[in-house]
Amino acid sequence: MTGLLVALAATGALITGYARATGTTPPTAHASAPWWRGAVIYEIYPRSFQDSNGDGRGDLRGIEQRLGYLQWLGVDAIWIAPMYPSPQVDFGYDISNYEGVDPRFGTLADMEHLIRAAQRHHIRVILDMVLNHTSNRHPWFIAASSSRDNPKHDWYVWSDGKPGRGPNAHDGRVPPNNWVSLFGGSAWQWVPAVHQFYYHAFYRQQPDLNWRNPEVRRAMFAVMRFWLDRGVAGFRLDAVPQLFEDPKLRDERPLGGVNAFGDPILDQSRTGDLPEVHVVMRELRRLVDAYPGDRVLIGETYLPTIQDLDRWYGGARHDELQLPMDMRLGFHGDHDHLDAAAFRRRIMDAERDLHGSEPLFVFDNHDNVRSIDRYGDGVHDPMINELLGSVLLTTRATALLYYGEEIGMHTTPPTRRSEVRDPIGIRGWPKVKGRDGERTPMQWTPGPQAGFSTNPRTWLPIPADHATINVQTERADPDSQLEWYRRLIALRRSEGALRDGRLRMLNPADPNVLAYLRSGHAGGGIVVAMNCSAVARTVSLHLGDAGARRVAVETLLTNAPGLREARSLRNLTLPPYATWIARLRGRSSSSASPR
Ligand code: TEU
Repeated sequence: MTGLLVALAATGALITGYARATGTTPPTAHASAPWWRGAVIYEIYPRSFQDSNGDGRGDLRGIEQRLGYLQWLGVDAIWIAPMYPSPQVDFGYDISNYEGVDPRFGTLADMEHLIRAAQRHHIRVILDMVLNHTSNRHPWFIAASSSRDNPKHDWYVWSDGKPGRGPNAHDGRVPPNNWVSLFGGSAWQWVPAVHQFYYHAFYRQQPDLNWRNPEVRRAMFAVMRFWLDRGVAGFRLDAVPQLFEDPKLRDERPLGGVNAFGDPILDQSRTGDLPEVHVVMRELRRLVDAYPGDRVLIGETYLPTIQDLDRWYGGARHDELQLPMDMRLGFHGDHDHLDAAAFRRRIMDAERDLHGSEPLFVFDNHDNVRSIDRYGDGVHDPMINELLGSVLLTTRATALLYYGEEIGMHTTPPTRRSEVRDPIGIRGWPKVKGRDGERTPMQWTPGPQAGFSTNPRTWLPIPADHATINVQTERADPDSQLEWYRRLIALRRSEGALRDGRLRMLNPADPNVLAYLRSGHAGGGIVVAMNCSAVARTVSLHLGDAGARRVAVETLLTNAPGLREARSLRNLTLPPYATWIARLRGRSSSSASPR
């Protein structure tokens, strides 16, 4: 009960606290709009953000020390990757107790303290919730694997397998089907004590929970209430399309070829995005909606089509997740490259095909090579990073930022197998280098350990480029990437049209320049134009109906010095990868064409 009171009080404090501090209302477009609409959510990988106790690993007190920075940057919420007790096989995504904090990161009291401190900085805290699997060291799995008669046995996904021989055979039995782990090898692991295999979509230390068992649902819902009662603003639901598996355990269809682990590529039709999962999503939505303060559900939803994504919102019913991640905009596949037409198409898919739901765009996370290294060309990287930030922060979407994205941090993968920490990199070396490269410590200063830790032995090495790419240096430079991101976020707050205005593409056939108009409810509008190519481009932007008239503009933000004084939408020359953001100042003449 006290927890709920804390949460209620906290929500109220957030609003009144803001008004007191600034003399204004909070920076939402409409008083009735939920806080997460148009918000900036910042992902923190807690091992890598800030070390407060000198053990070379980041921790919760470290995050608390950096709240001032996050407020200065303008983020509305932080999503903290798993900080629960864990054997750390998958660096926290293998949870052995959902209602605590791993001593490496701090204590439950530290977490409660962090939530309150964040509220004083007008920042909400979102936790990562791993529903698909637990650690194999979780007491539930220890009980489940001790005997078939144990009441917890059915909490996981078991099979007797089938008779057979070969490397995967145990006592003359082999796995029941061809399913493979996303992290390599068979998805089935034998347990001699019960004479059965269990299913694991990820590492064998991450047994899948059986979501067909109502006790599992009740247990996991209770865990979520535990944290909602402590005032968290919502959850990022890990690997959530994987919750259910085909009850008949039928084979998946091979698509031909093998992946980097040497496993056959399967269609994942029996282990991913099964219809049953949507029933659970609706239950979860009812659970969070019972709390005050617009608690939010974010989904880790890698899905092939926009129609698949729409189902995760509940389509026209809007009764599932408020924010399943749109991974199609930021992660094109293996060969990401800047492509105005592809961005345009994907932004418009989200505009048109989500039944009016709010898109959640993302270019970076702790599982993928950083966007600057996927889209960058090694020559114009800062400009390209600023372009990506502009797409992220000026479209009609909630934005997910990953720590370091705002300063242009690069991926620094290990160079030798002996250096690799992420088990998939050890298993898949050298084809799969693992995810260490995008998890290196946050670069705060040009000094020792980049200001991340006092300990020279940090859990992952500090990239050499911290000498120039770091918060301290960039804060002092008005032309830095950090300053660009901060100003973009500030614009989102000050310009209602950017925060929740409609979006209309301009010059939709242009293969190089991505441009759009955001128009606010109260009239007015913001034009954004980005040159997605390595050559300077000169464009005139056509406003459609309004474009028959001459329009005066005022530049708000640009990294093209020649456009700072631009006065119209005609003959704008954008240098390679440049971005230009301007406010329309109304019509100065009624007849002349903008050409
Ligand atoms: O990721 C799920 C997922 O689909 C990714 O693992 C992705 O396929 C892979 O990382 C690409 O390299 C989530 C977490 O984000 C990830 O860190 C965890 O390892 C995984 O779940 C298991 O919990």
